[in-house]
Amino acid sequence: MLYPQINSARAVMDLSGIWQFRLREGDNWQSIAVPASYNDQSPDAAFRDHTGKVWYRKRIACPAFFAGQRAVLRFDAVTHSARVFLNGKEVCAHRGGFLPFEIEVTDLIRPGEEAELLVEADNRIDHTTLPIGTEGDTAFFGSDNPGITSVEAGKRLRRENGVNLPAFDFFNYAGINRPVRLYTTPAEYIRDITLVTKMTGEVRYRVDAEGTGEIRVTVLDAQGRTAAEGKGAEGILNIPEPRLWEPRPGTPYLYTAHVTCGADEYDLPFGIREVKVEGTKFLINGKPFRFHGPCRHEDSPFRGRGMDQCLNMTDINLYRWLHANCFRTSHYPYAEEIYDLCDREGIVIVDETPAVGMWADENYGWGLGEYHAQVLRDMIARDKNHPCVVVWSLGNEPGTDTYPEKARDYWMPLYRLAHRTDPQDRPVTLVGCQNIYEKDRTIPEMDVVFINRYYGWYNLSGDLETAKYAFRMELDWWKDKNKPVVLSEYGADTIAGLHGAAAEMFTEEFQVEFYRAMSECLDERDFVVGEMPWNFADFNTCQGPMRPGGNRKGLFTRDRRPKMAAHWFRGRWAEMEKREEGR
Ligand code: BDP
Repeated sequence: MLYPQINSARAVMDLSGIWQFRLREGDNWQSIAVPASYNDQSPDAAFRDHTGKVWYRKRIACPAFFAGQRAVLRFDAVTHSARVFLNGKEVCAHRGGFLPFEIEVTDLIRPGEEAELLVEADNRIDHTTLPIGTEGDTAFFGSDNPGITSVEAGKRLRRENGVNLPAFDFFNYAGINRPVRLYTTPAEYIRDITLVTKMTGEVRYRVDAEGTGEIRVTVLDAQGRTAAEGKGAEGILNIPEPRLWEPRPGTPYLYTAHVTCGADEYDLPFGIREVKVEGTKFLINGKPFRFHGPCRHEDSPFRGRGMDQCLNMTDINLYRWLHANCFRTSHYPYAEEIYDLCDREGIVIVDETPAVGMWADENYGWGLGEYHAQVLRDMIARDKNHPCVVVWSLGNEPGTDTYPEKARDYWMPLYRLAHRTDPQDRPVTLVGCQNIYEKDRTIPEMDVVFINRYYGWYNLSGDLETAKYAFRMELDWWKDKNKPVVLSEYGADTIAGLHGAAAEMFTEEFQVEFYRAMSECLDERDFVVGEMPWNFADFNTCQGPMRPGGNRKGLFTRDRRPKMAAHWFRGRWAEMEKREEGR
């Protein structure tokens, strides 16, 4: 799906701003900012804890000079599901809170007229949604002791009251989290563009268009000079002496595919690069690539998970400051804007579906497979052309060891689907949690092994010497699998400003010592091709006895001030960057 673009053939009206909102049917309408999560916009706990539907409305108008154009209403993300009404009539519905959807409204809002736009959003999560909810049972980091009559009765009461808790460790921020836009195209228009590049400069393209207009593709270099030209819906172009997109600062060279079809046009920036796994190596443009950068969350004060370009830019500049070269979109596809920034900045992305909270029971997968496949296809359709995306992640930390065969039967069809669907056929992974790895039949099947490990924190807590011994033992087991391995999460909750000369859990000194200890184990092994600390910044979670004001594993505080560990990684990764430049 193409991102809305203003050019000589297309207009975009951004519908961001103050909308009318209500939490419950019958309540008075009140003001709310869009895009942003609604949860933190009011001091009323009812906003924070709300479960179920909410309503947004706005009067919109289609300018008279849009006459003759095709008009489309696009929602970049409404969390977790939405129904959209125009002048009281339902015009579309969408399931899933992290991917865009759109509806053509040419015949629904006439140019020169106003219309009332109403959006019903629902934040409920359960066994039929991605991410997963616990249906009122214990939250991810809850501490309810099972089997106590009174506690079980309390949980039952909570379920009856519709309390809806996440089976994952981030706040269930909801509402219209990303921009809403009304955009136009000519009546005959470009629906989609697909590009596959080779290091030789070969660019295979496919243009999906509505209408009979002639399709032309012109590739422009970064200076705007024509580098190659083609005609027709499909073709192969050759760029002489191509400049490659490299995942390093200053070198992510971008070309633009200028596509025209009749009166329509679209400019798609792209990079020439190849991604491949060979033995224990992860190769970008034939050169070994080592992932180093913290995982993120879309999370900030006030906005919750609301899209914020200033925050995106600040974070990307902090990645540069850290000499980091990657992140994983833990644990859902992010807003499209950050992928554009990463294309431009040469930061690579591991793009993840919202499949998080999928623990194992005898009904493994709870019939989610088909919906999960749809989400995976939609994520790939949205992000397939970004050079920054180098791995697809099918999900995060599912149970894979208690019912190993059931887990494998659930995940392997998705693994194959990702390969089949992606025109660039990038490597695929599933991020594994700390488990009985010898029993796991799924994670070792992935193209790159991504493992989250908390030796020294949740396991062998505080005892870093023993943690190193245990981690080394596990790493030696992975060595025999002959695959590249990435430590995709590891970290220690750290209260900024808490210190102790003898490093102790929760102090800034401990966080540094923890990372130093784990790095020792990683540096000894060349099949380890990445380290992705958990997390870039402190972030909000559901309330719980282990979450003082949220998850504190950030290298930065929630307002992006560095802890000691951020400075430590900055030094370590600057050295790595230098070594890579020398190669
Ligand atoms: C892992 C999860 C991540 C959590 C993290 C933690 O993948 O979402 O936030 O642990 O406990 O299990 O901090």
